Amino acid sequence: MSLIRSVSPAAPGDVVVEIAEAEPARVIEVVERARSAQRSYTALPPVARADALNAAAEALAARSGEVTELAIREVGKPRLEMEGETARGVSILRYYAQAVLDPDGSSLPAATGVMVARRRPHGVAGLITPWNFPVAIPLWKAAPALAYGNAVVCKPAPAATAVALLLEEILRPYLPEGVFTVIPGDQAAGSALIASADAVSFTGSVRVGRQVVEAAAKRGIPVQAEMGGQNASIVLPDADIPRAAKMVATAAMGFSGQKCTATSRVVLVGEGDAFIEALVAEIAALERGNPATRSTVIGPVVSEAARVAVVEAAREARRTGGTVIAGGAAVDGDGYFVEPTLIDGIDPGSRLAQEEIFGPVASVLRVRDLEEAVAVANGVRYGLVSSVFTGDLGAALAMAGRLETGLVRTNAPTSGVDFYAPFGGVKESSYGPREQGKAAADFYTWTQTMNLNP
Ligand code: UN1
Repeated sequence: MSLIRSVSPAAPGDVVVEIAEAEPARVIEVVERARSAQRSYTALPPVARADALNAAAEALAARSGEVTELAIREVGKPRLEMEGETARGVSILRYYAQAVLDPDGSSLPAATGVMVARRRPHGVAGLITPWNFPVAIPLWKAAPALAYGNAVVCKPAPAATAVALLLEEILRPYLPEGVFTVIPGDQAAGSALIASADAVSFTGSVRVGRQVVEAAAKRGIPVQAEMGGQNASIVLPDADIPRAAKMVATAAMGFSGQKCTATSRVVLVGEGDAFIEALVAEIAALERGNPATRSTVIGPVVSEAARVAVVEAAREARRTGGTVIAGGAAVDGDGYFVEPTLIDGIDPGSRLAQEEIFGPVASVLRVRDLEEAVAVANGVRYGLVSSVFTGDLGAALAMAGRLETGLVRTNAPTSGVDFYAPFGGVKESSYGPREQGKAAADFYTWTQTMNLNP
């Protein structure tokens, strides 16, 4: 039996949890138990389901300090950001507690009698969640799944196992036995979950996401996958430079760039030297170090491999004719710390400007005009978020219509999403229906059309 182990990225000698992996047979057993629990759960009066989710939200609110501390320790997310994420988790639960009582279908004109189309739950939703939003992502999947009447089995990324188990401990008392279960595990457990659940929602890398989609499609079950990004912040010549530089710096480097919504490419229209100077200064001003310290913006990266990837990226940039204008080196010491790294002078088609490195690395790409900015921004296989920085809302609107990303923002960072709005990308960033907001109902339910004749 293999062990799932997570260590603190700021101090890798600190083992946060070590626990036996759920064997495939055990996963299937948990899913079967969830399936029978779901039948009575979905038969509860809707108000009882809303009350349960509300109570779960308040329980999380009451223990938010503990959740935040554990997450800082387990994934190295800086305190201020992690506090915000835990609070977001509480809001998500409250929001979906109310969504239980939303209209759950529509009435249609009928030749005879009454015709209605109503939403029905799938049964057991299998969730495969990443480590980088250890509270928000499990909850933005689990809360709508539960609200719309499904049972949930969640397999978190090994690096966020302890936080997921704490969430389970907090939420479980408010839900019928077997309706919400967390299974520690890695690939084998994930495969067993996909092989037995009734719907699968995944967030993680493109490589794994594709396998998840294929395996689910083979079984003919609904699947959604939210994968990588290579997000551009496009800076127009009339942008408010100090404000834009601050936002791009945090969007690229906050939480060490470990978000699929992070800015990885800064597309500069026109000359742009003043912006670069401001950006380099803003990056240098971001406080680095212990994620438990309130003022820290850049803590460690999640693993030694993640640190090596950043250093390698800087090396590759130099080798291919680019210039490293900030950072580029690992930081000595115990934890997985690496300098925030900004690269200039590489080709938009180069690997560094095309692939997601998932660390504090961004490249500056200079373009002549808006036309070229759109072409460069769209010239990747991803399509999650783009931001346009300009004082001209007309220009921003015109660009927004041409950007191939699921989210477009103006004078705002690429990172940070609103849990009540649809979230997801196009191209290789996402597969399947949108997550979050009321859009989540489209994924967690199927529609039954009923014609009732007297
Ligand atoms: C955010 O930017 O607030 O894994 C959320 C990720 C994304 C979530 C980003 N799915 O980074």
